[in-house]
Amino acid sequence: MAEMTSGQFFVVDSMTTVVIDADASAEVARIADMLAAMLYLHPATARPRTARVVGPRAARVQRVSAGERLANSVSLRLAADRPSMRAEGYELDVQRDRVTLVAGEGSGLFYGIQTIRQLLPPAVENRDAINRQLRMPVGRITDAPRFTWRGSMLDVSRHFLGADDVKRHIDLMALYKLNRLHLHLSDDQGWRIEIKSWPRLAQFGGQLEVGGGTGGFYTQEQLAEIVAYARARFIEVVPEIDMPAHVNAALSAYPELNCDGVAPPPYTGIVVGFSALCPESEATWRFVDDVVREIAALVPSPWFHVGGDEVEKLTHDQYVRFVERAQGIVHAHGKQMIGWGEVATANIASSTIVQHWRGDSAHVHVARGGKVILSPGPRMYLDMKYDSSTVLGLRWAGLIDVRQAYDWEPATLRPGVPESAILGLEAPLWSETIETMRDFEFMAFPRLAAVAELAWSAPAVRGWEQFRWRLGAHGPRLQALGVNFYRSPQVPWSR
Ligand code: IFG
Repeated sequence: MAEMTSGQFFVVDSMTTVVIDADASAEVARIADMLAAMLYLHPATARPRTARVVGPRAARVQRVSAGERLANSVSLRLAADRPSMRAEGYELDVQRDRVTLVAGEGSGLFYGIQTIRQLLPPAVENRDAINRQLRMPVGRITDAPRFTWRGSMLDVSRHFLGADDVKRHIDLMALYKLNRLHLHLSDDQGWRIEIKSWPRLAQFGGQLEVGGGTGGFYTQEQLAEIVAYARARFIEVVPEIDMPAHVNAALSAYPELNCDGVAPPPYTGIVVGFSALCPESEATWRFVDDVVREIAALVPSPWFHVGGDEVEKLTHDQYVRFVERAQGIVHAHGKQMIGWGEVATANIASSTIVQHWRGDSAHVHVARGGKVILSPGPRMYLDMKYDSSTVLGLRWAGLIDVRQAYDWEPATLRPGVPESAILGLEAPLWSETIETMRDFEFMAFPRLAAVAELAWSAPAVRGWEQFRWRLGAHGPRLQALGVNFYRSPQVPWSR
């Protein structure tokens, strides 16, 4: 809820101080430093291509005793006692002489800072217009998200995306208060994460990508770095090792994973469904256990995604038994399982999360008391072309311009899948045709902003007509961040 007072502003100037309680936690101090860096240096929460460190000032955060009121300050405070403070929520009060931001937990403060960022002019993003006055309108905002799962999925397997580009994507996710980064770490064309007990997976399985390019992979240190970078921005990384299909890269690295003991050649096309781990081979289950174990130790989030999609080489019975046995391994390593919609046909635990992308299995899982993540292809697959003139992308799920991505209601998407069963939304970006970071950005933005609003805001406070104008006014910010976004003709982009 927002009440703004027109014509009055809080002006950020060289004397503005970020203020926290004397006994504030290290986490609050870290978040305050991010705000200070955003106000005085190149934004610590976004790394524009042309980041410049400007001005002699060190980021300034002052600890003050409770109750002390400093003028010309932005104060951050935790108030866990506030019953109105829902998880991830915050209250922002902008007055002419001071700004106060209160939240129940660190994530709420972080999201409040993203709102402060968006109330300030785009110049705050790259400080190129260093002399532009940084001011924000006076008013009060009380805010909290509708869904707890607000996700972006990157397919780094069809085409590999380096760790620095993944971190830039994390920066951009943070601007939109997204909190789940699902990394699709393996597929037919590439294995993208080092597994120390099976070294050829990355060394051999990671050397190619769609089209025959040089591919690549993350060392375990690099994945740990990505995870830390994400968590500092209240984003949980969700690792996916797709199985039992989408495994040609693993099969080509280890003959024993194949039922006939023969390793197929590496594959760099874009056909799906032709590969499968051999359920009868004990090597397969050593492989699954070792891979889950090593990745579970690297990624602190509670989830492990086993994929489970597009299995054409196993019988239904083999598939169901595979999913159930894989679930036992994921649980043995202390994680909750996630799988694409097909896994709902197996006898899975109600604690398992089903990620709906096509077809009609989600209600089966809801009926057993399970929860779902919605990723409906025709609305959320960001590898779909915007329109028939878009060069990048596929179109099997239809064309998705900005309105198609924004103008729908998750709670009424699937019969038998009510809001109470929906953890939230996640927008997959598959990379069969997406090669560079600029390609990823072109397909992700501005549609990911539409997804973020759908996942955060209640239906009562959103609508296509007003969203398109707000998105148009948001264009200069994307420009200031150096994002290669698609200028949809549906949106009145301001200069
Ligand atoms: N479906 C496949 C993806 C990818 C996608 C491209 C899922 C769960 C089509 N599986 O989406 O691997 O090929 O749009």
